Order: sequence, then C-alpha cells, then structure tokens
Amino acid sequence: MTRELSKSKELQRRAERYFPGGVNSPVRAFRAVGGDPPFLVRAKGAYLWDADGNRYLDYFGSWGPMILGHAHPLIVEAIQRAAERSASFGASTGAEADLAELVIAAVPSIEKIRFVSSGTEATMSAIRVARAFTRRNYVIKFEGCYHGHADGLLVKAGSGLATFGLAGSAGVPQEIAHWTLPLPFNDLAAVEEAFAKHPDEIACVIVEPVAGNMGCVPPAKGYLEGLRRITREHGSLLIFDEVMTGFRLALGGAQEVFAIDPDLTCLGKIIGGGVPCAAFGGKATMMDLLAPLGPAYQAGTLSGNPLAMAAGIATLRYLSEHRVEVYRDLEARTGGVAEGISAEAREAGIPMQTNRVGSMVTWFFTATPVTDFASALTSDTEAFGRFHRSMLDQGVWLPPSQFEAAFLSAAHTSADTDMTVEAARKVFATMHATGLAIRS
Ligand code: KE4
Repeated sequence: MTRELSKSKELQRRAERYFPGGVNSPVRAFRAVGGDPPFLVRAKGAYLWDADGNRYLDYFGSWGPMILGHAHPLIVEAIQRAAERSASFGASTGAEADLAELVIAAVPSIEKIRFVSSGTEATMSAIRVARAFTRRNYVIKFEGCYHGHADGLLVKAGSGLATFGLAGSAGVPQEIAHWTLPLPFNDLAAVEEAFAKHPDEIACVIVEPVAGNMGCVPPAKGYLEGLRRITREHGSLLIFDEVMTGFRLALGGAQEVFAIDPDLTCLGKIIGGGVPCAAFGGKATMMDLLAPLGPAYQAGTLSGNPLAMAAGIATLRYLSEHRVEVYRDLEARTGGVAEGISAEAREAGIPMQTNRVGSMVTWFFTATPVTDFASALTSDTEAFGRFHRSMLDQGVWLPPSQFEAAFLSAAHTSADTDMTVEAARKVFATMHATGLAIRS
C-alpha cells in the first residue's frame, strides 16, 4: 500500500527549520528505521490519523502513557474542567493529594512522594535523594537501560542512544560520568563485584525492573531479589525506575508483579494520562531530606500542575476501578499479537526472539535469546527497519526502533491484533521471498 504522505513531508521540511532533526525528541525521527515520519493530527482509542488522512493502529502509545487509548472521554473531560479553572497556579491544590493517594494505594512502598514534569526529573531527583541519604556518590546503572537524559545517566544508556549507536552523550564531563558504574543487566555477579570494589561508596542501584529501553528484556529469575539483597547488605538504596512499567505491568507496576520493596520508585508516562507528569517517592526517612524540610534541593514550576493532576486522577481512578478486567484483557491481547507475530516469523523462517511482560513486547530480529544489552545488539536492525516500514504501509505503527518496547492499550481489540498478525504474515512473506539477509 503506498500511502499519500505529501502533507507530512511538507510539515517535516518546515519542522527541520526549527527543530534539530525536525523533532523535539530524537527517537521520533525514524532515522533508525528509515522512511518519513508521518505528522499526526488526531488520535482516538487505538488509532492515529496523520496529516494526509492515513490511519494507523498505534503500538507505541506515546511511548507508554496512553494505556486507556487516545482521547479517553473521562480524561478529556477532566482536563477540560481543570483548564477552565486555569492551567497552572504555582501554588498547592487539593488535587495533588488526590493523585498522591491513588499512587500510594497502588504502590505501597511509597510513603512520601513528589510530583515533577518528566521521568528525567524523577530519576535525577531520586538519585539526589539517595546520595543525600547515604552520603555516597557512585550510582550503578545497567547497560541498555535508559532513565532519561540527566548527565550521569547517559552512560551506556538505551532508548535513543541505543537506537543511534551512541555509547554516551557529548557534553557530559568525565568528572560526572565517573560516578556512574554501568554494569550488564541480569548479571548479579557484576553487581557483587562492583560493591566489593567500592565498599561503602555506592549510593544506589537504579534499574528498570523490566527493561524496556533496549527493547523489552525481563529480569532473570531471582535477579531483582538479588539486587534487593545486595543493596540492603551494603547500605545502598535500590531505586526502581518504573516510569515505563508503573501502572503498565499491573496497577502496582513491576514491584507488584515481582513482590520487591524498593527504597525509591520513579514513575511517569501513565501517571499523567498523556499530560506531562512524573513522580518519585519512597520511604519518608529518605524523602524528608528534601527542601523545605531538609538539605536536598529539588523544585519545579509546573510540578503538581492542575492539568496533569486532573488527567492523572482520571487515569488512575479508572485503572483502579477496572483493575481486574483492564490488566486481564491487556495480558490476553498482547499475548495474542506477540505470539501471533512470533509464529508467523517462525513459519517464514525468519529468526526472531519475542520478549514480553504484560502489555510490553519487543520482537527482536535475532536467533540469539535476548537477556541483556549485548544480546539485544545481535539483532538485525536492517531487518527491523524493513519490518517497521512495511507494517507502517499496512497501517500498523510500531515503535520506530528495535530497542524500544511496543505497548497495547485497553482500546486495542482482538480484531486489531488479528489484523496486525495478518499484516506481519504478508511482510514476512516478502522478506522471505527477497531473502533479506538476516544475521542469525
Ligand atoms: P522522560 O524524561 O522522557 O519523561 O522519561 C525518561 C525515562 C525514564 N525512565 C524510563 C524507564 C523511560 O523509559 C524514560 C523515557 N522513555 C523514552 C522511550 N522509551 C521516552 C521517549 C523519548 O525519549 O522520546
């Protein structure tokens, strides 16, 4: 199917005059998959429409937030009502505690919380609290995990850095990167070794409990329990970066699924229902170090913003009230499309690893099981690019990178996932027929 894209191309040319690469976030640029990024004008439920009127089934969901689907009436109405009372006060409101109560009910490891406007702010601030609490400087992160673009966290990170093959970022002084210890994901021995090498010097371990930013990579059995044990043994804090997994894998996120009690948790994406909102929280003894109570400073003009609170409350209220059916259906729908595409690839003789946890899934074009960043990098990104472009031509919009997770929403139906599997079957038939060189 050749899609009309003239309006999007015109908008792309205009955007390139103002924004580096024509985008306000690099992964949107389609550089890793080729083709021209469609410019969107509206979305509803599981569907997107671009400037030329093409419709797409959405499997990236704004990179996670849109778990209820686009333009959910309850969320739209909540934002409208809040906007009529002013978009922002810069002063305290009751709505902040309303959302905090919903978050803390879902994530009981959080005793005190602070709202911010992005996941980057959340992880950056949680690390500052960990350093203030432990009076230590080193931070352990894992290769391929992405925690936003704060200086110290851009060391061997995933998401856009993995997409563009960047080991780190220009502009980060070595004196800052020095305090970040990047280790292989799913390797407890490496963590034990780091603590033995830096006794009493490591403030925290920050981890995506289910990695999504190298593509979806679940924790190995016992891995998260091991991180919890080791950090406790060494007086270091365990930070769960649940910006992606929070409210996604379960209402209580990965810490509910794996029954882990982290010291600090970072949340984002779904918490704001698509409006800029994120949060970090945890034990009160740690969070009370924050100004104005304590010496650790963190602030934000739009933190706890009325629009974000309204959208977040509507989202979390709906997820709480419909918890059983929402997560049951997400599990079933995502399992259907994950296994369906996997079976079609097998049928076509195309090497593929399908990693899925709940409604996060990645199809890796490699014959090697993907358990960490090194194995994720064995994927044939050319093949993934071909898959992405061909699926887009059939009206299925997957995340434009082999190293990102696809997401479903409560609005995706079994008819949608059946259509997706059928589209994949057609794509694999042409890939097989053209003998696309795929690294096995
Ligand atoms: P933001 O600053 O983009 O709101 O959140 C940063 C962040 C932190 N932690 C995790 C686990 C995340 O996944 C993210 C952001 N995710 C990427 C895509 N996987 C955002 C998309 C983008 O960069 O445009």
